[in-house]
Amino acid sequence: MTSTQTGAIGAHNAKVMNRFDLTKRLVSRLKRDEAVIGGIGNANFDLWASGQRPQNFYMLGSMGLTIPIALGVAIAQPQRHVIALEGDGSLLMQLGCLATVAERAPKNLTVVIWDNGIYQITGSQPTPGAAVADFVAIARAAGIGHSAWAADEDDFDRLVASALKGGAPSLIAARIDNKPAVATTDRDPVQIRERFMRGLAVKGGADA
Ligand SMILES: Cc1ncc(C[n+]2csc(CCOP(=O)(O)OP(=O)(O)O)c2C)c(N)n1
Repeated sequence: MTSTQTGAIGAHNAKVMNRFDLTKRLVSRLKRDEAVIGGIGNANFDLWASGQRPQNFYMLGSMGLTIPIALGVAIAQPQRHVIALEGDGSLLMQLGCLATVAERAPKNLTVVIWDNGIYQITGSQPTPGAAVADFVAIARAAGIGHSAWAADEDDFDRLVASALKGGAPSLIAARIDNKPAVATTDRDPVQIRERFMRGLAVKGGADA
């Protein structure tokens, strides 16, 4: 039985997992040129390290814009599934986007929240949500009904498989450890943008 069915898994009893391991698990399930937007810092570093697909977009610099960007892509390309990978600290900076996702209700959008309770990339300061906020409860209250904590790795796999079927926007929250990302994305915004546009077939030419 999955956490979605039981509703018993919360931030307090979900297993603490590893972001790179879960990122690889998620990417290995992508077979249909799904777009993946990696949040500032560690989320996109581990996405980069999991294989540089042209359908990946690596967010540099701005906290909180991963989900809004993914929402825009999902609305623009409704035939393509879009996945946002966002850190808890960045989500806290832009919580309102959850209500926008719920209101627009794209059938092809999956949001993954990496909850380590810290702003890891800037020195591991605790986030204000570290002790008290439950991002799944927040997402549900914002109107994203298909929101769940991943109890463990197997549950994460099941939740991803279910989310990729589409039909409604969904959110998966995962508690993660404080291990640093395993690589660093090449910091070349123009190349990142150009390659992503080609990956989404909105711009012709060879891969940058
Ligand atoms: C508006 C804004 N404020 C602060 C920063 C500095 N900053 C960059 S990443 C980051 C922490 C991101 O935390 P989270 O999204 O939880 O990811 P983690 O570092 O834990 O992987 C901060 C504070 C920024 N880039 N933009």
